[in-house]
Amino acid sequence: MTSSTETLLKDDFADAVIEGLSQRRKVIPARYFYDRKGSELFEAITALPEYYPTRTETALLDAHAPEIGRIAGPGKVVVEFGSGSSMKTPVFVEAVRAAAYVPIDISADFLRDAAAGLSRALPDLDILPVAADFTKPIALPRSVEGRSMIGFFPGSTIGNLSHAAAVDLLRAFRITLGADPWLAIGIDLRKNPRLIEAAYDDAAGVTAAFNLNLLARVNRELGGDIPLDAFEHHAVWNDDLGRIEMHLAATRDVRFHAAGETFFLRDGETIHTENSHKYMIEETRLLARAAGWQPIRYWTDARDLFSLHLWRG
Ligand code: AVI
Repeated sequence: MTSSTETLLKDDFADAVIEGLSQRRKVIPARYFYDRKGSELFEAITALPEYYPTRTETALLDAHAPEIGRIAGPGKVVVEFGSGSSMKTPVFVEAVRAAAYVPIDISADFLRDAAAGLSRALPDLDILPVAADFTKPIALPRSVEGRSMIGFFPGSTIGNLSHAAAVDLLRAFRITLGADPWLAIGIDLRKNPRLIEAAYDDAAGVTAAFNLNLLARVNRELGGDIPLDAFEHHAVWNDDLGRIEMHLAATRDVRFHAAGETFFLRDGETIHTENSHKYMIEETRLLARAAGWQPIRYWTDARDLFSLHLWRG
């Protein structure tokens, strides 16, 4: 990343923190979790016994990605939204017999790592990384223009968005993917709230560390003096809105500085840091339709924990 890009991103973080902490219901947007440390902690979360999504989705992809390839047809260009450093990418790219792979990510660092990892796993694959914000329609490299494409959006990242933002994102994907777009997307399902709460508040405290790293990041990058021991991790199921919410709750009255401002939270007040929406299958169909996609097929595991979908634009 160039230093001017870093400065821009830092300003963006400062603006988001000032805006979010100035509100009566305080928030810091979840996209700021993923600095180096946060990304490492997230990788650790995906291996936790309580965090069922990653292992369940990986098993679904192992079992059904070849079928996705058969239905959509071989020789597609796979476009991954959010670079895949995980093991899911080679499995998918191989199973659908991709002609080329286009990872898209706003972070040039993550993109470089993902491209390097995949070229080790699949040395003959044509890899064309794109550093861009994929939440808006974007132009893909000339060399894949006019070719049939399948988007890949695993991990139920869609769940971290509000319904309206999810529809906007899925519309943008459809436009980015050209004239005959397909999409393979993983979506976490609504289930017993106890299972969901455990997945977001694990016994080893990794998710708590992931959440608290956001405040540590404010201290590191925005000259903050937030006392981390004055906050604790909360994960709360919101049944009305069908989502698990993560908050950082003040355990006493606390005053601190960050990004050149002074902030105050009362004992028990929280900073809302993430929503992770869980869908019913019927709701996934409505989501697809609202964004102009046609649901083609979906697969779930035996316990109905997680779902993998194939849509056509
Ligand atoms: C990235 N995203 C899909 C994860 C989720 O499950 O919502 C982020 C996460 N937050 C806490 N644990 C995992």
